[in-house]
Amino acid sequence: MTSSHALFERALARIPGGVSSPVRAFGSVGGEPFFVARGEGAFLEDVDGHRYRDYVQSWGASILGHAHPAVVEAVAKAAAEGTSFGVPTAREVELAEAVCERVPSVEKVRLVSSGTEAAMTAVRLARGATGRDKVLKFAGCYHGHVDALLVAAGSGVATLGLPGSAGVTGGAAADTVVVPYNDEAALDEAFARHGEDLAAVLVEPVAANMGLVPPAAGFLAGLRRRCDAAGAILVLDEVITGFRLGPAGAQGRFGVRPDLSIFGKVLGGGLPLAAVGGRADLMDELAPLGPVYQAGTLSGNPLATAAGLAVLARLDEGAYAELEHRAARLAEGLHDAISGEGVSVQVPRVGTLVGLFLASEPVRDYEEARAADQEAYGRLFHGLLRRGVYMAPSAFEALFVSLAHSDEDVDRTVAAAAEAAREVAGEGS
Ligand code: HOZ
Repeated sequence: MTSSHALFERALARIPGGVSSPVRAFGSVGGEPFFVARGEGAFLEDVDGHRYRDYVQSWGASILGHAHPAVVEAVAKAAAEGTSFGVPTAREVELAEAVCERVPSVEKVRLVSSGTEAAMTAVRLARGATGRDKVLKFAGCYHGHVDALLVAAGSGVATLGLPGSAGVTGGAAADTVVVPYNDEAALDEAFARHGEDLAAVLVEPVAANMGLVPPAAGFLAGLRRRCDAAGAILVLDEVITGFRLGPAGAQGRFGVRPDLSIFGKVLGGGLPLAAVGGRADLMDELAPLGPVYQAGTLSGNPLATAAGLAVLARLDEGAYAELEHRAARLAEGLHDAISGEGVSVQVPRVGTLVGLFLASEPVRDYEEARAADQEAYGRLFHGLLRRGVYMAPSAFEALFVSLAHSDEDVDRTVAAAAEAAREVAGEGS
């Protein structure tokens, strides 16, 4: 069997950086990525035969754990009937209905293949509907690699310490207004200056691409209020929070009603599927009804809709309660284990979502996230990896617990974290 190292060498020759998406390259934590042979429930197994308790879970997409039998069966059955038609199918309708049933602000849905596409569509739709150009986003929030939204972006852009991306025109960036997360005073200033030109405000209702940063009390309601006053479209990026924080995602949890929402990850059950949805009058601005164009050969793909439906069917109240119990156990355990070794740590948790900063104070925005100890995070990451625990290879991501993680998995993870933190403390942070 080829080793991870040999595969990475080959990959480097033919794939930029050896990876299909930058965070996977281990750039900020050092070392080389492992190559996965298979996943099973809470575990990943690499081609070298190592097994890891996985807290990445395809960046939150695999909420039931890897290779859940119901998902595998649904996808296999769908594949046997044809993998892509470019013609409407019943499951697209069922999935759109399932989203609308769970998320009251969503009256109509357009299925796409990635969160990036969903964000891009939401921005175009907001611009088309309002006739305005500018969009407001928050530093450290990540909405996929859409030109206008890469300015001060989280996730891989943060991981690599970039201010944005080359190749984005000055024009695209000039239409983006960036404000610090959770900063109401800066928001007031931005609205006073640009309010009349704002097509949309995009926000991760719980920021999960600069590590996990919860919204301050009243922050989301304040956004709704300001958007209403300015006539801007409020877009909640629920790619990570959607169907993870509960059936209605973060908007259900925090009681905010956006005009548009974007979803991905959990909704696609581990297959490439995402969606933009919201007010019917806005959604009807999309072609073929309206003038805002959007299209995709693989949109509403039959395998992806089968996976999404299989996952949503399993996410009942009991499932969310179980997931939250496990997330709480992990958050408390990690906090006690790491701080118990004398390493400063913050383990924020919002319901079923967990984050981890090596910092002495709670993190409220991107600047504070960047001030956390990235170098020590890298050492903690590798200490955990050596002990069979895989967390994100970047301090700017969240931890994803799945329904396949047991209490025992969590407890073993916490024990590994204590040992890894002891090493970090011993080496001096
Ligand atoms: N956008 C993902 C993190 N929030 C990273 C995707 C990947 O590298 O696979």
